[in-house]
Amino acid sequence: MQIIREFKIMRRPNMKWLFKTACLLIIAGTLFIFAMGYLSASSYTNRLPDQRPNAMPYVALEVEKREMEGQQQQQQQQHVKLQLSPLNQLKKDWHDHAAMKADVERVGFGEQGKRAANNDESTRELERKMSLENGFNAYVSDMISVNRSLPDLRYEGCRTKEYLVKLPTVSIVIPYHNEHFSVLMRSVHSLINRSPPELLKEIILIDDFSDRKYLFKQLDEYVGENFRKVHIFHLPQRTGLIGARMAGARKASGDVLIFLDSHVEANYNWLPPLLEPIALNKRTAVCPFIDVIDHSNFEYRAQDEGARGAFDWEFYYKRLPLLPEDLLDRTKPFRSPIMAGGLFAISREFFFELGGYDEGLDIWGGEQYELSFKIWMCGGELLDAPCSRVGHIYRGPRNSQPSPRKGDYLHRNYKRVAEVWMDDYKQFLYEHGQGIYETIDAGDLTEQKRIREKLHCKSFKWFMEQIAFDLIKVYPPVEPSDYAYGAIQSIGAPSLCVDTLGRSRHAQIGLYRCHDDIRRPQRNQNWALSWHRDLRLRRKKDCLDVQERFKNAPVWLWDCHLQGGNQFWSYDREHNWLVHGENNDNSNKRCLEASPSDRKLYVNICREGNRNMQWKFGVTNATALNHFWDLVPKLR
Ligand SMILES: [Mn+2]
Repeated sequence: MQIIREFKIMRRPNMKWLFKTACLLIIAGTLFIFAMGYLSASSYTNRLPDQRPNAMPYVALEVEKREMEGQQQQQQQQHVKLQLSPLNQLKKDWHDHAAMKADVERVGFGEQGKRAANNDESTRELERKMSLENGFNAYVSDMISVNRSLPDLRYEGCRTKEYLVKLPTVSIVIPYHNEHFSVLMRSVHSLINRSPPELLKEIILIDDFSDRKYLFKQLDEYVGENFRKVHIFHLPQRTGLIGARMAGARKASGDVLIFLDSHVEANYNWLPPLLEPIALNKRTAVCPFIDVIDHSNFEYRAQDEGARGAFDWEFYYKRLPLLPEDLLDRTKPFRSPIMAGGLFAISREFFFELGGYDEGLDIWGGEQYELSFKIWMCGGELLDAPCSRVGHIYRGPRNSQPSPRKGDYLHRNYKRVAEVWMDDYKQFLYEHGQGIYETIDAGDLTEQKRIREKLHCKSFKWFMEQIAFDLIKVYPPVEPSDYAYGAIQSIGAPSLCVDTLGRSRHAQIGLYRCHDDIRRPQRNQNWALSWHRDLRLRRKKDCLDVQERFKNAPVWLWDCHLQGGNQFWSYDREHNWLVHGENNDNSNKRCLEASPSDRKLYVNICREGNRNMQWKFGVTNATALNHFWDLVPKLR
């Protein structure tokens, strides 16, 4: 009895303590869940209420008033935050492990994405002819299985990554014009083989007025016998990429549209990484990583480690480096200002909310800029998903194709995009057109401007400052002048100048007898200390590159990478030094040094009074050099 009594006495305060602690834990836990929910939702939430009755199961979390950034700071707008209900946040492994295992065991011509070479000399002529007709080796394609296996090139983390159990359904839209049969069918087979059937609603093939015979009855029959979900539509006239995609989009009924080229191969588990960001925020477009299918032998390989999309002021598609935060988790989708254009996923509802493509854009060209600008400026976001990989045949040499239109549809397209979306920045594009835009009539833009107004889209300045914030540094609208240019003459040995020695890229350079006119030397001695703060062949993209830190480090000619570092050079006018690297620490400065006896060039620790470290440019721009260091920290 005594023991029990004591036990009871001891127990009472414990119960109280437990109760209090439990309450505190519950309160803390609830607060934590709310806080985390808010934080994790903020980048992926919708910005406008969902009006579709059968929309994805989002729940409204809160209504918040938030100041809009950039030019519209004065306006305030209501934003309803929507996110998936907790029940729909369950994740799973979407891999088809059985199919992947079966693929690993496949052997044969071109299997595992290996290079496929035709070794039969007797068919060489046919092979060449078919290559030139298509821009890829169609003869070899016909020898490779349409169901071939591919190498899994994804980052390690992608192989175990799980995605939402509940993902939207997909309609794939593929326009084609005179596509080679086995290449088109390999695209379709890879999509069917590597897409979860419950997600893939249909594949819509839009024939843009092809005239190759096998693309009619033979194709229809093959598709009828092999696929249930593939539908072909033959357009009655040549419509171009943009019109054909729109025709396909109008026929689609899936939640998400995926636009693809007709010469692709989908890689393992390509679909869930594209769909999850859209499930989380339907105002999202997602691009896969695009791998390379070699046009000459169908080898499947990675392109690079990924980059953010951009453009220059002639509207060439360009790329910007990934940001430090993009490198933290290589499996996570990252924000990209501009899509490459050929392959991407977008929610059908968002696509049509944006008015789809401007159908005043003819054939092809400029459409990826139009859609990317719209996506960002009108409340959406554009991502690249590294775990989704799709191979694409980049065409090689090809017989010239008849133009589908008379006249310059490309610059007309560009002008339409610029007039509607680029505000004052359009002038930069026009200035690079050397008068071409002045003669072009962009046509009626009323509808496009109405869409921009209706959706309260942000300004192009906002896009350039918030999304493509590093574009203008890498692709400035007006190329700033060089700091110095002409020959680089040794002061220690004035008959010698820095010279390519007739070599091209990826070779060491040295010294050679100076040309008569060091202000205007021939190409192999015509250098520039460019505004990128690299030393390059003037108006070229070959830079002086130093790859070692030891004594007598050699100097190479290498592709300019615009990232400073081992290609950063400055001109010290006081000592006449060409200083390598951004390190401005006086004791460790490294300088370009001539070695006149063997006509070589080295980089060594700078030493005052060493005449072989002193250099003179043909022309120096004193004003520019006075400001050389002003912007340097801002470049990073
Ligand atoms: Mn293509």
